[in-house]
Amino acid sequence: MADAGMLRFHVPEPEVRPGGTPDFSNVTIPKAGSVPRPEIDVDPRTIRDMAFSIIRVLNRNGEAVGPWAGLLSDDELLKGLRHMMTLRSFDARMQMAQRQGKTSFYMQHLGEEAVSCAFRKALTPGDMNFPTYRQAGLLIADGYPMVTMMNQIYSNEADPLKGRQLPIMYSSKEHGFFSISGNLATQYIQAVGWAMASAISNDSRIAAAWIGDGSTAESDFHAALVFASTYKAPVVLNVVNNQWAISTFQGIARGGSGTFAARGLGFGIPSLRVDGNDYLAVHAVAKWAAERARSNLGPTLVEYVTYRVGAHSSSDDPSAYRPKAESDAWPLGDPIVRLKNHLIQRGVWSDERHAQAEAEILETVIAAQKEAESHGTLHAGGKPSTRDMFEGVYAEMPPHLRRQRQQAGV
Ligand SMILES: Cc1ncc(C[n+]2csc(CCOP(=O)(O)OP(=O)(O)O)c2C)c(N)n1
Ligand SMILES: [Mg+2]
Repeated sequence: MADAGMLRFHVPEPEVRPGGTPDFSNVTIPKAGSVPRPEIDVDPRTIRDMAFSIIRVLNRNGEAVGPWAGLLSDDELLKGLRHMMTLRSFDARMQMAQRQGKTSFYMQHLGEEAVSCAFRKALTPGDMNFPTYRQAGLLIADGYPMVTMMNQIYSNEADPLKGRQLPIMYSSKEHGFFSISGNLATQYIQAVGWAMASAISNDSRIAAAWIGDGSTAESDFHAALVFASTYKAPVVLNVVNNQWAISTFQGIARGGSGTFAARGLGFGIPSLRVDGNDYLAVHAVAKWAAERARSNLGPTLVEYVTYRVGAHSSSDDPSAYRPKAESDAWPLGDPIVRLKNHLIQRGVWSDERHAQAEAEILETVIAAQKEAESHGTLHAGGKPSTRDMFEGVYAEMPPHLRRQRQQAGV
């Protein structure tokens, strides 16, 4: 045998490092409209190839084509565009607020706006998301007040979570947004458990689990798939593949030659890949998966193929580990530009209206920011009271906490 010497293991390497020329020639992109749309009760064994393709609706000319097109009205698409633009504007202001010392931490969605904004529109009130930190679009698209989000980011006196969560780790039961867990992948098993509980109590609400490419390497992800597939839990299993996990490229968590969607195949779960920068495709696939869950057909695994254009967080500098212009080379484009072009192509939007909407949105975001800042920021103005620290965890406060509260004099 050729290589019977010393053993070695394999460490996957990204194609290009800083200083190199970005290269996505290894990402195979099917034509928009070319992937079929099966019935929701399809036998999963007959659609295994969908875990290796990419469902796309918007083509290069901005037209919506193929069997996944046609679900949304002009009005719904215009709203969707506004949600994504709002999220982008919100992100830019909050990123700046972090640099100004008004909050300790921020995480942007740059390039990934379509995923959470379009997904939200496929759900029904009462459904529950178990998000990670990069799905604030679920809240924006559901009309959650921006001021409340900013209050949480500033940990000020109006923060509904009273300074007890890391900035951006929102929580809103009313808006179907379960408290974010900083411990990655835990939300996947929670979502499956919640979905099973919903079925046990003969409810009609479904759950949506969210995870990033990197975090699928956690055992919680795999444990969740066991329960979801065995018990046919009414859950949509979302994997946002934005190519990076901080400084680690997606090939580390994925390994081998498969895809993240293909992780579902061994469990017999219908597993789809979708163009995450295509608002229409994301919405159509999410709707398909949600309908399956609601019809007692069990889980669907959806991999959103996208790209993290910004830094991982306000504590990260991506130029240390990837070429600066890599995001420009990403072949699936920008989700806002693509929906904008589609709406222009349909004759219901224009560059002028877009610029005007951008200005209006910025004004709304600035007004919300002013209002939030009147309640305080990280180092100035109103703060949650020290007493709040002791509330809201136990129905009945245990003696040791009562003692500590007395010692704190609150
Ligand atoms: C269990 C656990 N391990 C490690 C971390 C530290 N950490 C925070 S974000 C992150 C990267 C996650 O990447 P990915 O899942 O791809 O999500 P993305 O940030 O790209 O949206 C890591 C390693 C953590 N929060 N929890
Ligand atoms: Mg990632």
